[in-house]
Amino acid sequence: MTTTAHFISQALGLAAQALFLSNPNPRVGCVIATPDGRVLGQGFTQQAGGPHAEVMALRDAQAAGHDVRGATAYVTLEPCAHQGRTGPCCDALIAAGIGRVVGSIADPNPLVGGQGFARLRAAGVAVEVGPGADQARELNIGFFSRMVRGTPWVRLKVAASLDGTTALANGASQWITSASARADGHAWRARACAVLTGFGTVRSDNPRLDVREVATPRQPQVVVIDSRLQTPPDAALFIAGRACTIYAGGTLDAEFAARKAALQARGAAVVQLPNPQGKVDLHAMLIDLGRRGINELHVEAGHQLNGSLLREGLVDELLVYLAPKLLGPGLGMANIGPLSELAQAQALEFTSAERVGPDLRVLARVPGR
Ligand code: AOF
Ligand code: ZN
Repeated sequence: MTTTAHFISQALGLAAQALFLSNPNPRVGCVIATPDGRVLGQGFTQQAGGPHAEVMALRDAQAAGHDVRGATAYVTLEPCAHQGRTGPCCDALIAAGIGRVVGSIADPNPLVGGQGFARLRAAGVAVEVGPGADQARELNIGFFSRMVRGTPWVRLKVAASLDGTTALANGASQWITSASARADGHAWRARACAVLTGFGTVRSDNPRLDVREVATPRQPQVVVIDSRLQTPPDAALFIAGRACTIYAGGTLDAEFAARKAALQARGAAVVQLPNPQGKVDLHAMLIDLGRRGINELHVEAGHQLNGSLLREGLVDELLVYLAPKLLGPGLGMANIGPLSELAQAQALEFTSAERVGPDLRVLARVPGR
């Protein structure tokens, strides 16, 4: 392995430590090393509003009494050039006398967009771009989605029997997969900015939709699609201190305003985004969630909402847990409606398949996403 590959892979490992922490900021890692390969400092992005990876690495080096002048900073994203909640990292690197920066990939944030690398070069810092680009982007798939498309990366999670049944005809669904698969599912919740469900699931399961099975420094927000605003104000998903957004449609009856006020009193933001049928305009909702800083949107909903999201082409990735049992006919993963020809099938690509306890975890992605 080359020195660059070695330190970029170390920086990627650091970035991964920000997985549950830095949202909606990207997960970034930084290693500062001497030209002969001695590590002087390392760091990763902290919680939103906290220091970026480069500043953490500079502070780490300083705390150890190391002189970073002439050293190389290996960083998994272009150092920022803007004054955000924190000062520009490229200026901090320049001021510290860093001689060379190896950056995995340009920051897609239009506030940065190439200016970080440009400013470093203008200050006489040697800049190399590219090593680890694919992994750095993958780790920040939601951040790139929001910056490039304006909408979150939509990951739809389902738990099913081997024959694809997610609930019996009477609605019973707890539990199809094992405790280990459920804990694994909580890790995917933890990395998301928001967990989305529909009113149907609130009514039938009254879920909390928070992270309990893995340790996390922050909880994802919760989002409910509830066309007629029927979520009861005492639903379990209202957890003190957690942000909650409810998307309503256009059918307004006399009690709508009263129900809205009761939900707002529980801390929920209520947003009306009706489509022509009076239900929630799902694409407009994704744009709104993008504006609200949602990178990865983790969907745990029933087969109706899953079907609507899939039919409208809004799902980027499926996270499927399969239990080694057969449940026969019941509710499938998603009501995508009957197809008349095989050629109409939504094509997917498997990106991973792993055993989780007794179950199987499969990731499948819409090609080109
Ligand atoms: C970096 N290093 O570790 C991260 C960066 O509001 P702020 O000041 O925290 O800025 C957030 C933006 O900074 C974020 O949208 C992204 O463009 C960049 N993130 N930049 O140099 C880091 N996390
Ligand atoms: Zn920065």
